[in-house]
Formats: sequence, C-alpha cells, structure tokens
Amino acid sequence: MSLSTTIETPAGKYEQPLGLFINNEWVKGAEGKTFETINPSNEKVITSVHEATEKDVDIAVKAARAAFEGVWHTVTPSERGRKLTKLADLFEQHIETLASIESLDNGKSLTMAKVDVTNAAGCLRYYGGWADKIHGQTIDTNPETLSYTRHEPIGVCGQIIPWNFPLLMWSWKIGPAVASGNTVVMKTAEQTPLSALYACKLIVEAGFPPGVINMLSGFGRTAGAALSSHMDIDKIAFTGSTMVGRSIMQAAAKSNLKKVTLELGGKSPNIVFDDADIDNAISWANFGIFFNHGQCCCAGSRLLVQEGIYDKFVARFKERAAANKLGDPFAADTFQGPQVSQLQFDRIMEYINHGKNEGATVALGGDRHGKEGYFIQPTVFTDVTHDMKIAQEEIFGPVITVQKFKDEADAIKIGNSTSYGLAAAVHTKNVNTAIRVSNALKAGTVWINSYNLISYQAPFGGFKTSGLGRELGSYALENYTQVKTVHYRLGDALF
Ligand code: TXE
Repeated sequence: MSLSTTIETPAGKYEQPLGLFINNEWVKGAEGKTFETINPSNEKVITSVHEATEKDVDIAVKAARAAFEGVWHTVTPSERGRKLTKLADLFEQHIETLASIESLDNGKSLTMAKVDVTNAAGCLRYYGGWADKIHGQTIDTNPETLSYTRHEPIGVCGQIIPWNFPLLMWSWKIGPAVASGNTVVMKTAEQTPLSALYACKLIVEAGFPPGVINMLSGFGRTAGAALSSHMDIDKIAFTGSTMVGRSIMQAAAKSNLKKVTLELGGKSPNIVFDDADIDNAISWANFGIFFNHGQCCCAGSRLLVQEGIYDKFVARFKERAAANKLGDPFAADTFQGPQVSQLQFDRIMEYINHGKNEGATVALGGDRHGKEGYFIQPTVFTDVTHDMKIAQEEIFGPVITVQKFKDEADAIKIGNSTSYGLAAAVHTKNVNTAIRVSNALKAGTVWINSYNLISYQAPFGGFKTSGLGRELGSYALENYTQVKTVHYRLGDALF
C-alpha cells in the first residue's frame, strides 16, 4: 500500500498521508500491516492507513530519544516557541482541509470541526508563548551557597489520544510537551487517524527537526500498550476510558515508573435551581449533553432539576432537544452527526435498552436515526434514580438522564454520587447558592450558568476516577517538566 492517497470530501480534494510519521518521514509499519478507517456517516471505508506495532514504537522512541539528546537540546526556548507559533499559523491556513478531514473521519459537523481547528491553533500558539517563560527560582539557603532550581524537560513523552476531538487532543498534548523541550511519540485513536497525519505535514513545514514529534496510527492493545510499558519513555499522557487509564498506570508502575497523567471519563451533573434563568439553562443543558453527539468526557449527562420547575423544565428541554438537527456533517445546519463507530453505536444502544429495562422512562428519542450511519436520536430519560446504571456509568452518547431534587443539600448529594469527578454545572440567579454549590461539588471544573466552556488558558482535569494531573494552562507545564535543585558552594568551608 502506498504512503499517501487523494481523498475527496464534500469540501474538496486533498492529499492524505497514510504512513507512520517517524523522523519527519512517512514510513510503512515494520510488520507491513494496515487497517481501514470508516466514514461514520455512511459506514463506508474512507481509506487504509499503515499500522504501528511494538517494533514501530521502538523505532519511534529511538528517534525521539536521539532528537531529545541531540538537536532539540540545542534549540533555544524562543525558537521552540517560534516553531509552535508557526505551526499554529499553518493550522489556521489549512483550516478548511483539517476540518473537512475531521468531519469525514469522526462525523462531527464541519462547523464544529472548524471550531476545533481554531482552538487547536490557539492552544499551540498559547504554548508557543510559554516556551521561553519556563523558569526556576533562586533560593536564599545560605550566604555561602548559591541555590537555584531548573525546570527541565522530562524527556521522551508517550501520548495516547482518543477519537472524540482528534486535533484538539493532538494540540493539548503536543503544545505543552514541545514548549517545555520534550520530544513526543503519539499514538492516535484507531477510529480517527487521518487528521493527525495531515497535521504532521505541517510539522515539517513549521521547521521542527526530525524526531521531535512522531505519530503512530495503531491499536491500543498493541501500540498503545507498548508505549505505556516502554522502558525508554519518561512520561505517558493518556486521554480515554477509565478502564484503560488504570492499565496504563499499572504498565507505568511495572516498567520504569514513567510519570503518568490521565484524563478519563465523567458523569457530570448539570444542576438547575428553581430560580435559574430557564431559557438560558435549557440552552446550556442542551449544548452540555448533545454537543459533539454526547462524546465529551465532560458532557452534562445528568440533569438535576429542582422540584419547583421540574415539570415545566423537562417539557421545554424535550422540545429543545427534539429541535436539534441531525444529519450530514457537511450540511451547514447540522448540529449532531453520527457516533464515531459501530462499537460506540452498539455500546450506547445497549445503555438505552438497559435504561428501559431498569424502569426509566424514555421521554424523547431512544432509537437510531435513519437507516445508514451511526446516528442516534437525542435521548432523554426521566424517572431516573441515582442507583440506576444509566445514572452512574458514562454512556458517551446523546443520552441524558433527568432527576428531580428538593434542595441544595439534595443537589450536592446526588451531584457527588458517582465515582467520577470531571465537571459539573450550577444554574441559579443567586450568587451565594452558585458559589456554595460549586465549592461543594467534587469536580475538576464547575460552570456557573453555562456549560462546556473550555479555554486553553485554564486547567482541565478530573477529581476521583476522572483522572490525574491537569491539562491546559500553565498547570500542564508542570506535567512536562521536572525540577532540579542546584547548590553551588561559594566558600571553602565544609559547613
Ligand atoms: O476508549 P479507549 P474507547 C470513554 C467513553 C467511551 C469509552 C470507550 O466512555 O465510551 O471510553 O471508548 C487507546 N493501552 N472515553 O474504547 O479504549 C486507544 O487505542 C494503551 C472517554 O475508544 O480508552 C485510543 O487511542 N492504550 C474519553 C485511546 O486509548 C490503549 C475519550 C482511547 O481508547 C489501550 C474516549 C491499552 N491497553 C473514550 N487500549 C475522554 N476522556 O474524553 C486502548 N488504548
């Protein structure tokens, strides 16, 4: 199979790389394997890409190690920043192509894919700005000693990303790693390998030396597992399911105790008090769950509504959800496209059936949409109790459970009643209620009178089983640097 192909999307033709990207070159996998990537809108094969296995992980790690110890070490922090800034500019110049690949391979609407590309560019530029502002401290330990710290890069970073925001996750991981002087071996999700490979063309154009960023298409059980247990990877960053997150931590512990950051699942409560601005709360609740077809780790998948407005709110929320436009991701008015894969479609439908069997009421949807593609109707479950599986487990689809609560204490109790702690939201006009409740919620992000607002300047990550460490903002730099203390003795005396 060749190393590139021409692909036609409704937005135009482009040249798609298909190889593994190692040392700034496109290569075939060591075992000669390939795998198909599917268009989730029509279930047809888009193309095949070369597959990385353990041997390729080794080759890529060697390239990243050589770059880390060699050329990348000689590049000044300001120059690292300039390269990231150039990459951000190139993302913006190629927005039409990048977004159309994302819509084709992932199924998200072209409009939303463009927002992803814009945010990915913003994230890369933001970390470009940080590259020459990563400083240590001088510490006054003793008049005879000069003590200072250096924030040094960790080394070779393995990064494993999911399929729900392929380019955004690419930028969240590569930005801070490269800004702080590390090199990277990334494995993309097997469902969505294409946009990341195209973005590697831009890495070459931005002037990154060979080996600094390496990109592997492949599967979790093979290439992913090889990354997390590799003896020469110094740090692993992962976004995906909590189950795989646990196995990555185990692999890190059993191999070389590489540093681990994890961004995992969620079951986030979206709490609406009686005194909320109802129109506003309905819009955010709808966006909170149905944005990206429910495939967001921070999706507001549990809607908690206070009893005084419950009936009115649920009736209007259903109307709002029913009005969401499903269909072709390339159509201008599409809000919701297909789920990413047959497997995800099946998992979600299984949860919907489980909810029905558990005794919850399907107030809206509950079935597939259309005959072709992995489309699922926006689904609203009422009569839900918080011990039900659909109220506890991450469904990762366009499915929301609605529960009634009495008062503030009740809202906090139900809000905190899952093993997850990624995000939460509070809707109320009372500032004191908003602050009290947001303080009491066990979540890494809390939105007040809004939902899903994420900025690359502010940290993002989970409490409880939702993860470890923080991505984005200056906080992410801590995951990619290690602190060295240097004591320089000025005098001759021993003590
Ligand atoms: O996730 P996996 P899947 C959640 C969501 C979803 C569920 C399953 O609930 O329904 O996970 O999705 C790689 N060692 N999230 O099956 O398997 C895999 O190749 C190393 C939440 O897609 O966790 C891919 O690159 N890597 C989430 C990545 O891990 C392994 C985003 C994610 O896949 C591996 C996605 C292994 N043993 C799913 N097994 C979020 N937090 O945003 C798999 N992978």
